[in-house]
Amino acid sequence: MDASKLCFGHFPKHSPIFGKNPSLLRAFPEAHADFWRKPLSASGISRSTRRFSAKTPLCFGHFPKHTGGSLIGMAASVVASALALSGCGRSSRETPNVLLILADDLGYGDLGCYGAVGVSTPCVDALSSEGVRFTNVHATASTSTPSRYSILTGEYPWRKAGTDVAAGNAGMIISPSQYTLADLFKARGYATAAIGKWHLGLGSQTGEQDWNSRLDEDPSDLGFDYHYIMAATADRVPCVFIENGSVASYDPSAPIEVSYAQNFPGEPTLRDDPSLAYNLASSHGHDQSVVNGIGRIGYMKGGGRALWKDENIADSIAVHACRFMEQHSREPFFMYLATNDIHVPRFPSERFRGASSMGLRGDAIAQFDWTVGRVLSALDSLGLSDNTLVILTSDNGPVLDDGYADRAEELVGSHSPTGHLRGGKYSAFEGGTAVPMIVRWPGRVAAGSSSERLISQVDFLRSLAVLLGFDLPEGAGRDSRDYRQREYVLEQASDHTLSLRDSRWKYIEPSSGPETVPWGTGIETGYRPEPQLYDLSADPHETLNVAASHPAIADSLFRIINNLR
Ligand SMILES: [Ca+2]
Repeated sequence: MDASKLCFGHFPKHSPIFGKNPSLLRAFPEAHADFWRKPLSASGISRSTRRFSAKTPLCFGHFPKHTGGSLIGMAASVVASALALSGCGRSSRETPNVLLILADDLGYGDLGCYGAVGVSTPCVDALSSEGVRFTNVHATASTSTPSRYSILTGEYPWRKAGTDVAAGNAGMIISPSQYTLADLFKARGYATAAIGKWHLGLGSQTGEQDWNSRLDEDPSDLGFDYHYIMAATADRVPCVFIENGSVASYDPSAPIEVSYAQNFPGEPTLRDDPSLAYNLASSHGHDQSVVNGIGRIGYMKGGGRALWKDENIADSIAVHACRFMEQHSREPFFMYLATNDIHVPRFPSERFRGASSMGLRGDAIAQFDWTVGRVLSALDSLGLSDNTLVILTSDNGPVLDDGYADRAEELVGSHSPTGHLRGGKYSAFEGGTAVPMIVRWPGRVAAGSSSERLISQVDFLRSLAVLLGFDLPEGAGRDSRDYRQREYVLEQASDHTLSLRDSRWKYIEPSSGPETVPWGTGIETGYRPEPQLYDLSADPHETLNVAASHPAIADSLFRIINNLR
């Protein structure tokens, strides 16, 4: 299959690669709040008053919590009309749209513009040619839940209990009282959406969700006007999308029950009958409930027509993302678009089978690339590309065998998912948290450029506030900094081992954990009982521990970790 057609074949008139020649006003690292007009107003008010405050201008377009998708669409139309009349509606130089595309488990070396050889990513590469390609960006953690917690709250995950990889029946991990990235935009009048993988818990109580009615806590309590999300992650039950707090396409003939403690009487499991995995077999774990011929973690019953088909997930996410942009094209919007790709189970649409030389994992990357192209094409067709800040990144490093027999290891060939880095998902080594990041902002950042600036995703909240001239309330995003002021980044491995690195040195604190991830991925954890110090300027692969010969440096970095723990 010609991978380029996956991107441009469907949308030739609106290709992100054609018709754009952004002027080079200044590079992203030099962009500054002075670029923007003075913030409209302070937003240091409580959530309850913030949401429905009489002080909130009408043009801010808030939607009540319990509206459905169609009502939101209607509300959006009404608001859009009102905004057009008031002249404060459409995104503007002061209020550009912001599209944050977050891939799942996409490694530093998994994109063409970062050196991928096993798969082509023409859409992402085109985005890179129109923006800045960052080469030193770090997730706060090497797994999804804590990494995403930091992105949305601007707070390190170890400050909050329950931020480890969440079960599908975890209660919502971010408290409604916490300030989020969505709140930042909502307070400024943006329409806000979370679409795709969530994996940050739902409902007020773990294990107490009633999946057959409206959940009592969901992303609408975190500043998102609209959400269409996977309840957790594709390898965990419940295997349904949640739209505005309720199961999408809910099937009343098949009530949903979920447990992570025990199976439901009479329900089959993959452990008992491996032949049920007619779509994709498991390599380790993932042997409890079976949905769509694929074993999962956790037990569920029911779902009926609401159950997703893995091969359609990317399309569902792309369609809802494009629909949201269309419905809100006449007002500024912030969309948190978190793809399911390339997390396991990797089971892309037939359209992408064979698109790479790496089997299902590579094909899932091709599907991710298509999603990017689809969304950017929609942005183009709406005439919004010139006034939209696009950020594309990943939540943590890559893994090959993550529990399914998708032959990712056998077929990887000369492709290196982590690029030149050691370790991978779960790891304290750089491959765990170093991720790609591309920023496109026509006329504001240098097209086709790259930057080695050290960046942490925990800084998205404050940096976006500063760049856009938006205020943050007192106490919001306690660990989030203006990215230009960051001198070091902190990284959390899956056993909570902390590492700290600056532009040259990387310190990994002592850990009693195993040297490789114990459940079959083969990934080196980077855990050692002694302190580790690496000179990344000379040794980016973290092969020579120089802690003994540079004790003062090791000690100073260790002290910073302890101060921030
Ligand atoms: Ca992830």
